[in-house]
Amino acid sequence: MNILVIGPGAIGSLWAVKLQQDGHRVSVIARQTKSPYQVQFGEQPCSFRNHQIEDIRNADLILITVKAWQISSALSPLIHLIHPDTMLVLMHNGMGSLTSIGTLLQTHPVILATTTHGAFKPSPSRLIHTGQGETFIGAANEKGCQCQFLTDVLHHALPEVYWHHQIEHALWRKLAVNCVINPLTALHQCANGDLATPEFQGIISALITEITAVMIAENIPVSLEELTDHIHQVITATAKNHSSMHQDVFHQRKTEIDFITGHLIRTAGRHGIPVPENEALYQQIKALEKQWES
Ligand code: KPL
Repeated sequence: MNILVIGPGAIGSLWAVKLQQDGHRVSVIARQTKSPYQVQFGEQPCSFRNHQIEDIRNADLILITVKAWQISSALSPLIHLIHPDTMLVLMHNGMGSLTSIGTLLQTHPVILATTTHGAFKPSPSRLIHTGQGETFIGAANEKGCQCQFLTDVLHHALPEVYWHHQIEHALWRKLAVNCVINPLTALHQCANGDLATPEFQGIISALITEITAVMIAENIPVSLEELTDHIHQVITATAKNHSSMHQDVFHQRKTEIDFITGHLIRTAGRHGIPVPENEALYQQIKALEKQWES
């Protein structure tokens, strides 16, 4: 297949490398317009065509791995070049980004994805696959429902990949994990595993209680006990990781808080559910972002 990866950060580069190694023609749209885009993966130097108009026009599949808040600005200049049959896969932390791709939702097959693979770029040209994970994909619109075959394509390149008939359920589970781990590790500048220490247990259980109430109101099948276990498992499995928000705060970059805790708060508001603990973390992260802006 002709595959274009927009935003080859750590996860985007991992998919680009794995899909290329699997025999697909993979090109990228990287932040640097300098062609080609090169990344070292273990012993393997990998090179991709970058910013080529014909790669946008000919793409069968576009994997969009920019951050949720960058989607609109990344796609707007390219929209007129993308063929209506080209499949668009959105893979990022957080929820609520679909509103920013409005018209594409009506014309293209759109698929949402969430992954637990760990990837890290210690420098702009080096990529490390830090943890095996699994990926769920599912349709975001009518045309997307016809793209179930993509599961096999992606699974062959980077297993495990599953098709989810209600992708919202998988996205909410990931959102719950991110609502707990990301702001706490960002504010305390600690590794994910540090959240297993006793001092964090009170705030973690208060956050999960609020998140569970919102998920239940959204008809997501979940229980407080099961979600608590799940989040603690992720803390253990990613103990050495520095979460993406920890890294964003460390580098004084805009975070994904509006699409993570922000999405939870907006949904809670619609249901009239109070979420004061999540609200407090949201405000603290926003206060940090304001400091850098000014
Ligand atoms: O998704 C993550 C992130 O860092 O954004 C987790 C699962 C918390 C792993 O670090």
